[in-house]
Amino acid sequence: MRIAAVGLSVLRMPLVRAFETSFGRMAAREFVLVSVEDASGAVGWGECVADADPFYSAETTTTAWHVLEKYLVPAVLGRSVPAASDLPAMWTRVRGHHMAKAALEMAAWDVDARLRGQPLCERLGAAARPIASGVSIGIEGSIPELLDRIALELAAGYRRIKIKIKPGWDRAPVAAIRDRFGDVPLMVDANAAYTPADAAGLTGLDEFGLMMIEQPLDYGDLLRHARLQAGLRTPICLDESITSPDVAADALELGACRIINIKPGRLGGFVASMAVHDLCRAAGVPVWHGGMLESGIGRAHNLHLSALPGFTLPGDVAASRRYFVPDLIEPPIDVAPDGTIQIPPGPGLGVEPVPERVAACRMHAVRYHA
Ligand code: SMG
Ligand code: MG
Repeated sequence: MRIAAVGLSVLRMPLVRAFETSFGRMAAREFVLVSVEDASGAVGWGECVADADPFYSAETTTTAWHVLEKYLVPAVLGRSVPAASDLPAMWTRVRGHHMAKAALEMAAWDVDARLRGQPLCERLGAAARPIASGVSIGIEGSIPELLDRIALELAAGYRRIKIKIKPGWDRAPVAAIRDRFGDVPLMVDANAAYTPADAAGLTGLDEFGLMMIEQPLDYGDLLRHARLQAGLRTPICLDESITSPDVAADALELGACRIINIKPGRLGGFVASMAVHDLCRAAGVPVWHGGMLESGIGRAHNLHLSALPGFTLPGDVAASRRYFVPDLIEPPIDVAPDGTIQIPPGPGLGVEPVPERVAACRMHAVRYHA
């Protein structure tokens, strides 16, 4: 492919429901949408998962825009590349900024697959299969409200429930869920809200048979996660900590986790995500696909990657309507009554952004030509 043009836009979309985690409450999603145009006119799409605020990651919409505009787009514009997997080698001088890199690389993967007339998952080496979907439920105002929300999600078909926890909102909601919904597949995500001193409270969660505790401690705390895991029956899953294949290998060697959450934005793209997938698979460690409240563009990317065989646990890849009405794309992503999602068929992502919907939430846009 020859990269003839790249488009960048900042979109702002209100969420259907505000989402609260241990680090804050979000009522809208602001993100950079990237398009990559091949010389033939074929267009691919990528969604940058950095948010307006640096609360989940250091990157923001503004830093991503800056790094894309000043470094990443100039590194690829007008260049011919045999495959999308060649892009990361073109920006090795740029440190960090994984979310910005992932958005451009993933847009290139979409064009690459479209040019070959292949669904993106096949281009990544996986056959399409139904993807098991779970839901991530934010911190709610009260336990009864949380239980009502879970009842709605289970009725919609979702088979795995994840709730957000923080000190003071952990044992009581988990006990109430077990009380009302029995042994429903359940996990918790702390988004790094605990310190090693709180570890006793987390050990107390062992009696509830959780699938995993996601990211209990701080991002850089591999050693402390390993110590915590040694005293826990419940598997630890790392999310924020896993920023590269090397860090993933270190985490496994140290015993810092028994499960890994893969997010291409956090890892810097599909090339790095596939490397983490492959090393976990070789080590017999299950992975699952995380979510970043993506629009249908990022959501479709996540589904295609989830077709790889190591994704054996349900991901945070729920239906469009849980997040945005309308979503940016057609056709929307839907969940089946058995809690699975079909990968959109057709070349590339298999979904298209609807131009009027993109225009309605666009705050600014630029297009660069070779
Ligand atoms: O996309 O359904 C989704 C959100 C899943 O909980 C989710 N994501 O730490 O895993 C996580 C969070 C990060 C995003 S919070 C803005
Ligand atoms: Mg998480």
